Amino acid sequence: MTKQENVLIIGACGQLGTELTVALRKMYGEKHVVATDIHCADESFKQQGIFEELNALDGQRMAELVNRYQITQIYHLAAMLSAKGEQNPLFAWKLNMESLLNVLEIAREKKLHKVYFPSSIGVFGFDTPKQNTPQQTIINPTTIYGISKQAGEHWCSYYFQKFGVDARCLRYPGLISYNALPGGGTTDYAVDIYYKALEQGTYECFLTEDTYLPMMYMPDAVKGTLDLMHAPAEQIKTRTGYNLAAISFSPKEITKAIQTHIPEFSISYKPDGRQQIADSWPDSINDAEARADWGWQHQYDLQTMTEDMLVNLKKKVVLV
Ligand code: AKB
Repeated sequence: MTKQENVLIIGACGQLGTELTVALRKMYGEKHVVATDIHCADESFKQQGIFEELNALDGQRMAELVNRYQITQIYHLAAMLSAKGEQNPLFAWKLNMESLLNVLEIAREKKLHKVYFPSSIGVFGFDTPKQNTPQQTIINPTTIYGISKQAGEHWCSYYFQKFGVDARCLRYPGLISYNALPGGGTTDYAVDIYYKALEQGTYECFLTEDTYLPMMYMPDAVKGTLDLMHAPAEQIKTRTGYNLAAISFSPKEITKAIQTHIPEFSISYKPDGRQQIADSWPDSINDAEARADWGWQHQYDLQTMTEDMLVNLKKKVVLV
């Protein structure tokens, strides 16, 4: 009989964490999933299963929780994102790196079965080919977030090669969802625009109209993460971060998609410091390795995502 898996999620109250927690509770049962975060304002989310406060920089408490709940897998999602990280680079580095090292050391010492670490298109920079960016390419990140993700990928690969820690990693594009908000990324406009379209009928975008970026709807991101984590170890041939792609669009294109549902919606453009970050990232990603190695497939395109976002957000926001 295979051993019961017990999962610890670090950063469970973030944009990705809230959705992965729900999916993992369904998969393993709520007694076997421990959601943690430094702070969680959503009381109902906390009460849906086990919730523990955890500062990801506190390795001792992390180890105590791993012991107490006999944890076998960690999903480490806590991080400072690209735009926010530029406001406090030293702390972004500390948080993103030291928390990962806490996780990897605990995984090594306690012989955990698996670790998940999210990387990002933020690892790419100005020298990277912009269209259909390949898995193996020039990686010169332009933000502290990107540098920490690149280093994190290599730490995961190092712990795998040196100590046999089964750490797995995806390079996410911008993630779009209607539950928890993203916090401080460059791709956040593509979430905010849906809220503003419904709440105000107009949106001021911090990127120019023709800034293409790789993006993905949350159900695809959750599916990709779980598919990767449940693939047999011998199918995981990339031990840094797999490129993962779904959609690519510009602010002008997402506006058009929203206007098919809300014709009076309007947009204006006022690029700020985030434009430079976006300009350094790819327009689109080649994820052939993820598709070949463990069968990755996405489902949502810009139209189907827009329809689903608007239907779900209408239940949540005060309409204009
Ligand atoms: C960000 O914009 O910082 C993130 C990312 C692409 O990793 N959403």
